[in-house]
Amino acid sequence: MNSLVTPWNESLDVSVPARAPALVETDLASLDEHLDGLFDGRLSAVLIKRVASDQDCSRIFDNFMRSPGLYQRSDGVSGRMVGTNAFMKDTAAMLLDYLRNNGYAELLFEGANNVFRLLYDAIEDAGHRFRPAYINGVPSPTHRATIWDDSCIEQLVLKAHTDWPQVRHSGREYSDVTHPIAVNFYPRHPDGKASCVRLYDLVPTAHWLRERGIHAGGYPIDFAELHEVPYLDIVPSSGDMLLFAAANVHSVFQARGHASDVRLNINGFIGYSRRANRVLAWV
Ligand SMILES: O=C(O)CCC(=O)C(=O)O
Repeated sequence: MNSLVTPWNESLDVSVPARAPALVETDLASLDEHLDGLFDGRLSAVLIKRVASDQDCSRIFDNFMRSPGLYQRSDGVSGRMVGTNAFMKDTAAMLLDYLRNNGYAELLFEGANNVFRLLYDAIEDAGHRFRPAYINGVPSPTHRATIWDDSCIEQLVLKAHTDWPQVRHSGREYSDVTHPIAVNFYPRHPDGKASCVRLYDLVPTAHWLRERGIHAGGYPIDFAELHEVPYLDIVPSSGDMLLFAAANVHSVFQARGHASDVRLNINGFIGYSRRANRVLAWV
């Protein structure tokens, strides 16, 4: 990666393509070798293979499908969800959403290994101090589950966006995290290359986002604007966990295949906060 990975630098020239982000593949036992690189922005993507067994994946997927907390998002980002949707919410609205939805997100792992706990154990075993961020005295939710179902052009089921404005402008404990990492666990993922996360070598500046009227949320970024930007398509399998630099623009593609091609993502964020002197987790 190159200098474009530094978020929030007003002077970045986002129109100059650079080389595409690189992917490291590993397993949970070797994750410690890559954590520092993620936290300090040298590494853009780490795919941790097989963090969950087939049996646990099926259990977690069933828990999602049968959850009394399953709902359709209605905030302009289309998806079926279980858990807290923090997008563009102030703290009061977010805590109300937490009350209504977070218990259901915690129950998704009932009867299975909780892979977020496995990740957090690995972070601590690697020598990092770690805890959930606190929001107005309340521990933050750490994950929520989504089947993205936008039906827009070119098989994009989640439009391109950057997550840094939501971190930076949150006013929350994690707002000083310079390199937010998206944690994505896929209990169900279509086989083959029908579906992928596209990670661009582009961290838009505040100025670039403001010009497009998306300075607050970083969403959505027009597909047509990204034609010349190098990217990496990442194709996880069911049971994998993907960690990637969430400030980089990214989107999700899914071919209209069979009904069985379900893509369920349980995700949240982690990142090193200098102020808290810890790795924090949040959604
Ligand atoms: O579903 C994915 O793989 C990525 C999700 C994502 O980018 C997001 O939740 O912001």
